[in-house]
Amino acid sequence: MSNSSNAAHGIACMWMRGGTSKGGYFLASDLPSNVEARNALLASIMGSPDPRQIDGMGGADPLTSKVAIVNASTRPGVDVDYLFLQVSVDQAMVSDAQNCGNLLAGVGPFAIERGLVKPSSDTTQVTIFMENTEQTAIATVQTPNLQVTYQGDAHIDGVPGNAAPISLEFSDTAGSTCGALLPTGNEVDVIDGIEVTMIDNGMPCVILRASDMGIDGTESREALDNHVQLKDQLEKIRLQCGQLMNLGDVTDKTVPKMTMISAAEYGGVISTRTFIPHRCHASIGVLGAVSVATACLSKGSAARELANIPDGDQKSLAVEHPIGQTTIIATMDNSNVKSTAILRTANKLMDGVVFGTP
Ligand code: NQM
Repeated sequence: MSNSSNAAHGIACMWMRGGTSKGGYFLASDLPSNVEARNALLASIMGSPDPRQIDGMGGADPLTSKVAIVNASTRPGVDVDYLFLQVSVDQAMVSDAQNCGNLLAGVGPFAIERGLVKPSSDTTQVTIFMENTEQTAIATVQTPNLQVTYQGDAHIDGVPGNAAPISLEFSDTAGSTCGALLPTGNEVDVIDGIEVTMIDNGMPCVILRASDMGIDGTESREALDNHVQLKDQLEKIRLQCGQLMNLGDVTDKTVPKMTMISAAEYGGVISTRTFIPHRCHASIGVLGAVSVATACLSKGSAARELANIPDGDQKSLAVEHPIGQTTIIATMDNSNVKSTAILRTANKLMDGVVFGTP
């Protein structure tokens, strides 16, 4: 069947919540191999571009307008390859320029459900090559009776109730997109008179003090989304940082993320408000939190003086955000972050076919 008749008859797809995000999970073989045709199809499935995404599956929010494309891997020691695509809500743009650690949480269960990985015991490890950043993550999925379960006792802030835990481990995320953990070689640079730390430990992020941006850092997502002057100032800084972080012209890119920090209010390491990049995140991304936590550990960064760092070689780092905390476990090698892990959950919401305009 041609791609266009495929689309007319529906494309096999699973809709899942992955961590605190939501999106469509596809096998690569079910989508057009031509990138332009694939992106056009995915945009139409989401209902983009349209601020309400009324004619598609997207939830009118960048956090619910996401796609995971998965296929069996031919790489040694790797089970599946995962490509993340951000489908812009209100622009005709589908981007592979960033990774997504939240959608990653659904990749292991999806791969097992689609038969790409055989469950091995009550828990099954899935080794995932993240194509966007060419790095590997290990997901541990609950598979009692050799079947994926989504039910369990784990809670993550930003998702009501409890679900089966999925642990995600990362070991080689430094410089994922920018080529180096600190792409400018500096722990702090000054842009438009504001001290910033540009860092990439899995997600390119610019860390700035909330107080330097004229806010106190405890504002709600909605209040910050309505703060036009703040958003203009952040965007001016972001465009300059993009060049300095080896990302080129980032006008149409979703990286770097802009994280404004302040002292933790609830016993965590630091408090954050993150623009991703033009809307404030409801919480914080997974690899975004890994990068922020890493900045907190970096002795000369803009975050260090505001951060409460626990002792020990294995540190539990709770990054506070508008609706709770995201805890990163960092394993240290002297003063460097060697590996990180995070607890997530996922849920299967729909398994069937979805329609779009080819
Ligand atoms: O940083 C949103 C999300 C993300 C990305 C964003 C993410 C990550 O919460 O790993 O998960 O920053 O655009 O899904």
